[in-house]
Amino acid sequence: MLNTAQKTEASGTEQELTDGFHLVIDALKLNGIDTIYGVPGIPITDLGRMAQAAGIRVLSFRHEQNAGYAASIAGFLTKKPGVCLTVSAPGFLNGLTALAHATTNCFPMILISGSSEREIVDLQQGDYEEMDQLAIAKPLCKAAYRVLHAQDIGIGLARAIRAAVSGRPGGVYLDLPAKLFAQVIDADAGAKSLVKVIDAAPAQLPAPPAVKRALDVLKSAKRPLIILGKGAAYAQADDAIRTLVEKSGIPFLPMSMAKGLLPDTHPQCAGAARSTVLKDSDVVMLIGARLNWLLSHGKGKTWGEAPKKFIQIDIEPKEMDSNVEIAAPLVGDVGSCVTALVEAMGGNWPAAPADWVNAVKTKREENVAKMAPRLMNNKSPMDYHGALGALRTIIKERPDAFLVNEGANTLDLARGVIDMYQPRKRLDVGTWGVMGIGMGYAIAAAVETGKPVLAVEGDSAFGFSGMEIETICRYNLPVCVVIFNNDGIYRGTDVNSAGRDPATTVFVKGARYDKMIEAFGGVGINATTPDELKRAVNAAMDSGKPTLINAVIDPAAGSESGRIGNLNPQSVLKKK
Ligand code: OXT
Ligand code: ADP
Ligand code: MG
Repeated sequence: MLNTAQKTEASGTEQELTDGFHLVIDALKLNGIDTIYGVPGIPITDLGRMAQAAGIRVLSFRHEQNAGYAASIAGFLTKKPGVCLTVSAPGFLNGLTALAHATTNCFPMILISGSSEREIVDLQQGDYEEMDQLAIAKPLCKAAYRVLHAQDIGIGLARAIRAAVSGRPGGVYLDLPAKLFAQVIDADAGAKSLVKVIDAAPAQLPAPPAVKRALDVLKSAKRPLIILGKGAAYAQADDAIRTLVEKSGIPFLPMSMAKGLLPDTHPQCAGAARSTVLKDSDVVMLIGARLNWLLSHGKGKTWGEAPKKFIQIDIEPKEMDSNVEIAAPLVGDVGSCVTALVEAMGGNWPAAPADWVNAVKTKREENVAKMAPRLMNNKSPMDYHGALGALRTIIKERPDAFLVNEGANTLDLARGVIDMYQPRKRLDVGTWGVMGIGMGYAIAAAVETGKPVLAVEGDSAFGFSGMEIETICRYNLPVCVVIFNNDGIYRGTDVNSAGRDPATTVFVKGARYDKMIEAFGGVGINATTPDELKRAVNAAMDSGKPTLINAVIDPAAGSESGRIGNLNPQSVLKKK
């Protein structure tokens, strides 16, 4: 019997009943989904209330996009679909950016939105928040389903869970029309209709000939390189990956969210010799990383003149040859593929060529030595390196803290400066370089793990989700937000040559973001030197109190678009 069932009299006999609300909640619980991120309203207000009463953690946000980003990163961290719950049309659309983001980044997520009456929507008769949500969601996610009958809720949720986490993970849309929630059915029939998803993301083993082919290519290398991507981080095959890297002795380059899979200070880490290893390597093994724009599509100047051979481990067969020829495709999940490689390597795999390993080491040491003095400065206003030097030490001392990071200069420089020591601790803008993930990610990281979070935010980046500091205070989460306040996007120094309005990239000068959090009972601090910044962050991390630090950065310190200025088209006709 469902604990939510009610008793009623029907033709003289007593019948246990349940309804759509209860079935959704029971189906979520049956599948171990214990957290929902969302914004309440018609028609899902009661669903949130009842889910909370039933023991599900329901976190109410100020905007669905932030709830959606929270759900997406919860999916990345837990390998279970993160759930975002929204109202119809506008709430659904607000959540949709995050759903598309989850799909693009291969994070499992389910966006559940209430919707209006099908009959009225389809005849376009102007229902409350009328919108054909299923049709709109479809191109932006892995799968989209609508449930019309209460007895199909179990199947609907099971399909959504499987679609989100199996194969290449991604976003799934689940449309629940208002009428569904109040539909009443027999409690026994309801209980029987629920589905517990067994083995939602089955292991996918690589074929033995593909393993042999990969090792043959690897063995032929004079200058091998392993690139670890966020698919490798997602896989949670940390020990197998470490064994492969260390047994092979090959230098490894972590993509941004793969930093910490092995520590950035590991002797084989080539993060600080990025250009060299991409240009000079001859065999590259990609593990859960795509040859997209972040890797210059595997060709061109970044990759140098010498011919390359690629080995690629990916769960998605269609990823192979997407940009360049893959000499040895290894289709399967990272854990199974890496384990198969390690086993097939046997006990006497040859050491990586010493001249190559030493060349990478030398370049890395050069770059690290070049950067070191810049991190020590105690200037006021701060430059990026001075401020990041302080934060780098904090993460070194607190390696289990999460680092959430967005911005342009704030992102690109933090990625290089702040070493990571543990897997899945660096959470950032991902494949789209999207601004706005900050507070949603910070909230989900704290909620899902209970660990402290340091969110390092450009002042523009923060603005996309800034209102969620109220959410952080409301749930009293151990989140410390540091805003790199340089008065604008990239820099705070632009001037509008036409004189009237401020330039498009600048904000109010000398803004005090720290005052914002005080409105909600959090701790606000203005930091003008790296020493002050370090003290303030350490105090926040020690106390676990919601804190927002306004870090005053020299408005002239940044560069246009950070490290990706080359992607910004410039008009040759610009200056009149
Ligand atoms: O090997 P070489 O010699 O080349 O050296 C490299 C490394 O080896 C070395 N290195 C090190 N040296 C020493 N020690 C250590 N530890 C070390 N580690 C590395 O350093 C160099 C560089 O290394 P890196 O960074 O690994 O390599 P590189 O070449 O940069 O890598 C290339 C990329 C492409 C992989 C990398 O750059 C990358 O991952 N980039 C991601 C860029 C990105 O996604 N940016 C975000 C988008 S920018 C723009 O779109 C913005 N918008 C528009 C907008 C967006 N995005 N979204 C939405 C919804 N609306 C609008 C906006 C509004 S940014 C933005 C706001 C910006 O303003 P803010 O105020 O927020 O921020 P500020 O800029 O701070 O003001
Ligand atoms: P990065 O941006 O770090 O380079 P990408 O998001 O481009 O990483 O690539 C991640 C890749 O990992 C995707 O192609 C995805 O299919 C793959 N992937 C995700 N999870 C797994 C897994 N468990 N096993 C194998 N491949 C995976
Ligand atoms: Mg800025």
